[in-house]
Amino acid sequence: TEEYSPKKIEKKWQEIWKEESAFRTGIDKSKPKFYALVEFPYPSGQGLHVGHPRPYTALDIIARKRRLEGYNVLYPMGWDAFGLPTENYAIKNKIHPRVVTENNIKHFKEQLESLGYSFDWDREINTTDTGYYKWTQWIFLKLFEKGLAYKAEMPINWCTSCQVGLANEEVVNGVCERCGSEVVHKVKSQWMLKITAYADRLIDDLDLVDYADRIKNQQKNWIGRSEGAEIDFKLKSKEETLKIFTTRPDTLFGATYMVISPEHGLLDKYKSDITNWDEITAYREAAAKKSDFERAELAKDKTGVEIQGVTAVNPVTGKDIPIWISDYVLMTYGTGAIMAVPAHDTRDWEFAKKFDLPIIPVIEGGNVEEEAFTDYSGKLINSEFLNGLYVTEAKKRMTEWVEEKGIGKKTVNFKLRDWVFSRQRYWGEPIPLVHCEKCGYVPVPESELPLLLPETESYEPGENGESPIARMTDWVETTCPHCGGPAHRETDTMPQWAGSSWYFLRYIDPHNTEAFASKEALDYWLPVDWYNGGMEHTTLHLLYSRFWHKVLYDLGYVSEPEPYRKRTSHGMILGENGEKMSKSRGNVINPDDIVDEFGADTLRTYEMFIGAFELSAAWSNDGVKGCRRFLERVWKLQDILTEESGYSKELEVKMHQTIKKVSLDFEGLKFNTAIAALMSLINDFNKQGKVTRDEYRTFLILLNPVAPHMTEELWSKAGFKGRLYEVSWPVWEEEKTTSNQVEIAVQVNGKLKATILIGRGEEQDSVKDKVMNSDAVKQFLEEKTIVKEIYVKDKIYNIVVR
Ligand code: ANZ
Ligand code: ZN
Repeated sequence: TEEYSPKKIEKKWQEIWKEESAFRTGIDKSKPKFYALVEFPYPSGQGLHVGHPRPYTALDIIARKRRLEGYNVLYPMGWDAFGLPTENYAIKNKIHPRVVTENNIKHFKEQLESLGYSFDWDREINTTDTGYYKWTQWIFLKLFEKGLAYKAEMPINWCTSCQVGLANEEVVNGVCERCGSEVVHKVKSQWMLKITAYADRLIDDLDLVDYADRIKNQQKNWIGRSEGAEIDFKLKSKEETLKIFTTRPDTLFGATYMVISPEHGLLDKYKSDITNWDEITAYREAAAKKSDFERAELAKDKTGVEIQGVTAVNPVTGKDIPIWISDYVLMTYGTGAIMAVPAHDTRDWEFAKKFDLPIIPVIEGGNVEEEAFTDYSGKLINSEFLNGLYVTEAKKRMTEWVEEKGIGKKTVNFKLRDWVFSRQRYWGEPIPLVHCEKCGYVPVPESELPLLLPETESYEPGENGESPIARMTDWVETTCPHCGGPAHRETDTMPQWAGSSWYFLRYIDPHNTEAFASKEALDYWLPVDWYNGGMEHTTLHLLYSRFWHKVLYDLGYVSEPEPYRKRTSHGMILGENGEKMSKSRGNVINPDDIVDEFGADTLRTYEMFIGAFELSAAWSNDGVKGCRRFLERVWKLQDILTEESGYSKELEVKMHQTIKKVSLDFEGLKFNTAIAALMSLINDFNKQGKVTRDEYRTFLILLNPVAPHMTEELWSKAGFKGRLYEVSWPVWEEEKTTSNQVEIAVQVNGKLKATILIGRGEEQDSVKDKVMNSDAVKQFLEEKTIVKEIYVKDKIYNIVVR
């Protein structure tokens, strides 16, 4: 046979598949459906990274397998194309972002096509298409109408380099997630989305879905639901109270001082009572320069100033306690004020030690002179009516007590903040609102959507972070849709996360001009059956899109409360040195080079064989070569292909075992062990020196999702009927997956005397014949009387003799 040459066959099959619309989404409604989704790429200038094919191949395998199992499969692809990287590139190179985007998409698409994915390209979407962002704007207006979009003056995270406001989620370790520059606070008027209104449901509905545990946990921690109480502390000789939030009302007897955030309103209110105002002001100014991240750091040295002239009273002990300001208390959480219980809270303990404040233990156990005792399992002490109770009981009791006294109530707090939604940049969806002096913010009428992004050649950010669109007065000045008076268009655009918050809905009905998708199509295809994406999107995109979906659910546009039935995450592909691939490290692998030298099937096989799918793995060129050799061995099976049908007797068990293993391993994301099983099967074919037509057929189908081009070629060369992409997935017979011969032990008077081979499940009479006729056993029975025989099926034959 001729040599294996991917160059000759891969392009050829890609064209045939295209011509035959091989992967067009099935619409025969009598069939079950399967919606497989991977995160659509941001078409950056760098082109496809070797990290992309890992998740894409994984779900391509599942999608191809599902088609052969008889499902209508939706496996779409598109482009998440608005956003900063393109805009920054456009500014630097003086090429319009639209042109940059077009070029990048063209390149990305060619690269994806060269990998033979079974995407339904008829459903390709692009978030920057007007026909797409019309609906992004439409959904925004639904949020606005529902009171879920509001404008607020607020200190936002401001990236000093990108010159743009960032959501909390986009600030990682105090720096901009994108560029790594310092993030400072800046007060700006911003559009906000009220994701916090969905905080409870975003946690509770995780019970409805099948997400990997690490994904669920990360979402729960991010939303950060804390149950506790708000308690009012009276200010001494004042009418007012100071409200705190605590998760440990049980420790109230141990509250020896209070701390308020430097930004807390109490300070300005009692300015005239405070005798150390200068000291307080200096501290506040220093705190304003720090990020929340720095301030909340556990390890950092505690600082603070005691407020002179205003004190509080502990409501249960009646004792006066001082109030301090310190930057470890954040204004953005709870009430911005705490009761400090140094005996049982680490930060309070460190603070108390530093400033020599009293430490009163209220939970038995620890040695609070040495460290804070944070174990919750003990009983209460030094706490009058709580003494002897366990913590959970004491929490309840104290919450009731404050409620009875009318000085507090049970509350729930969340770490989740509302989503800062506006960006003062050009390359994004215009926010479709008009501001009128008389009417306030008024939505652009639905009939005028899409509100097009105005054309301009100067899209550099404006003065002190104004949107570049603000300079385009012709576009900005308009009339109020409500009263017809003069009005201004909103000039902020949406963040890159907007388009991806609902894209999975558009794939369902991508060309619809009347609705974002028809209800009928949505009802058939939702929810997404399997969504795979990066762990880095767990608290951003995944949470945002669940939120938008829930809003659409509440409005009756979709019938499922959750968008994704199942979510998994792949690990990263690192450089050969085990470090992240980057230009500066010089360890970047270009997928085009691998396809060029070894073929797409090798790249696909390699990325699935590289290691456990959910863990990161280091690239290895030897590994790539190994996979290419494996495919060459597959190619050579043609040389030993016989005309025989059926499975050969010796391999029947192995064939059924392999079908089972490959089928289950694919489903469990264990692609590496599935491929290993196919490698082992090749050894068996070679050992027996032949492969029957049915063995070959099964083998090609099992390998097809991983290496679709070569298997389709071999299929047609072998003269099998039709196309491989149209056949049925093989099924295994469970009874045939275990060998039908078993070895049983023969014991005489409790001692092992022999082992003999019998058929699995063989009748006792016939087993007895075999045992009695075995020479190894016979010698022990000579001149003896058999008094008893016990047979444990397929395991032991016991004989008792005298
Ligand atoms: C008294 C207490 C005693 C507390 C104790 C803890 C342990 P989570 O679980 O994260 O919700 N806290 C409340 N508001 C705060 C703020 N704005 N900045 C910093 N810390 C704040 O944490 C809730 C606990 O964090 C609250 O319960 C409060 O300290 C503190 F043995 O109150 B605790
Ligand atoms: Zn008006």
